[in-house]
Amino acid sequence: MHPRATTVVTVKRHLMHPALPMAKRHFSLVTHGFVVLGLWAGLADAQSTVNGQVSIAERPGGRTDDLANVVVYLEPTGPRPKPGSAAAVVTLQGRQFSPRIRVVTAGSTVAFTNQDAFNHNVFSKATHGPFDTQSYGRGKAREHVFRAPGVYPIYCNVHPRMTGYVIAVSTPYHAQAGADGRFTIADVPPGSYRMTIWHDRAAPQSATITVDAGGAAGLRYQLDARTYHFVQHKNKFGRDYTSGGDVY
Ligand SMILES: [Cu+2]
Repeated sequence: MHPRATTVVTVKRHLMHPALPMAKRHFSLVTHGFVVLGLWAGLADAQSTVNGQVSIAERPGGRTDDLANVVVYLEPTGPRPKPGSAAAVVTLQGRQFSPRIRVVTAGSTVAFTNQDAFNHNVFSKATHGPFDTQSYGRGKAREHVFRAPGVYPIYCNVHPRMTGYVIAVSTPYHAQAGADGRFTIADVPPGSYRMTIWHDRAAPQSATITVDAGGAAGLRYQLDARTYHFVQHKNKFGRDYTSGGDVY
């Protein structure tokens, strides 16, 4: 597993204080060195929105085209609300999981729907909750309940290049980034949180943040993928995939 890097970020209490006049708010943000994205939208929306942007350090010449794989979640450092479970869908199409990364609350059910004209399988060897749907055909779906929080790498035993992740978190405050790395978590009550930033090619980062009634805006994080190397996973029997007639 990846080691965790820990930093502490305190969001200034008056960062977006609603009592300050508009010009003063802007001045305050600038003086604290935050590049605030979506500032005015944030002011117009709910008071407790947490937003920011994640980037990834790559090896020289490398470029980042998978920022949408970033998952951000906030765990209260105090009493935790019990997050509700939900139903989510991951489509198997074009020999890919779509979306490739899916964050859900622990206890949620994910339906894996096969939209290809041939069989797929979904399995995970995650120690906190391994599962195997067996093979199933076009138009069919298989459901799995992700009870334990954690990261579940998911694969298909037919197609070695199919890789994805379900991330089950024990908090309702989570988001996936857009293609530009920006993320927004809405309706976060004021308080102290441990924030985790996850991506499949980098070690996760954690930071402690304080969210006040005005939310927290313009948070910036950089993950490091410079030491990442692709490793082909094994099939569900723990062996190398055989060609088996599959054509890519
Ligand atoms: Cu498959």
